Amino acid sequence: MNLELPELPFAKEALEPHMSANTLGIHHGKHHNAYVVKGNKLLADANISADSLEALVKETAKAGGALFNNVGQHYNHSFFWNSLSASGGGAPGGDIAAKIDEAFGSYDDFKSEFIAGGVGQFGSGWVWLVSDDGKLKIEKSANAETPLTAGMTPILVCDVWEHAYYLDFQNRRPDFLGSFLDNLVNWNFANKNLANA
Ligand code: MN3
Repeated sequence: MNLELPELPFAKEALEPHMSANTLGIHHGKHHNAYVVKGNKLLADANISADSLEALVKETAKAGGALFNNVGQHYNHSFFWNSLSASGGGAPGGDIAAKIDEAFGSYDDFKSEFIAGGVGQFGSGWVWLVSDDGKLKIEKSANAETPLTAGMTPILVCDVWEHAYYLDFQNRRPDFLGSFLDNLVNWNFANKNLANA
């Protein structure tokens, strides 16, 4: 199986001013692309077969190391692009709205917990909304790690590596996370993932 850099599901300028074309050009074209190129080099020497990216993530996680780091980062970034939308942000509609109220009390409580999760991830990593045995919760993961390998179903993710926000927000990670939820989060994608959870 070969990794393939996906096209961004929106124009590079479409998320401005919340996420700049410059950030997306470097983040997608340089960072994500490097994981794909390196991952494919390592996969060429590895004897691993998998029929989906999710299966490949789980398979490479067993040994860890550079192969998992690159495959995991490819999965996480692909999931992140889909978690963004030019018409996103704000409180959700659809089935996810009631599930969020059920799990967190209210959308505002969810928002506080998601931001706290992203701020609380020391160093590089990710903050996720996941479905775990049918219940929604916040998870954070370091580096290339993903809750997929713990048997949870990812619903949404925000990248909290500095390369995701430094050009637009400098060191203000809490502001980046707040802006992600207020302006960019793609609830259609979340509802689709919830339906398959
Ligand atoms: Mn990144």
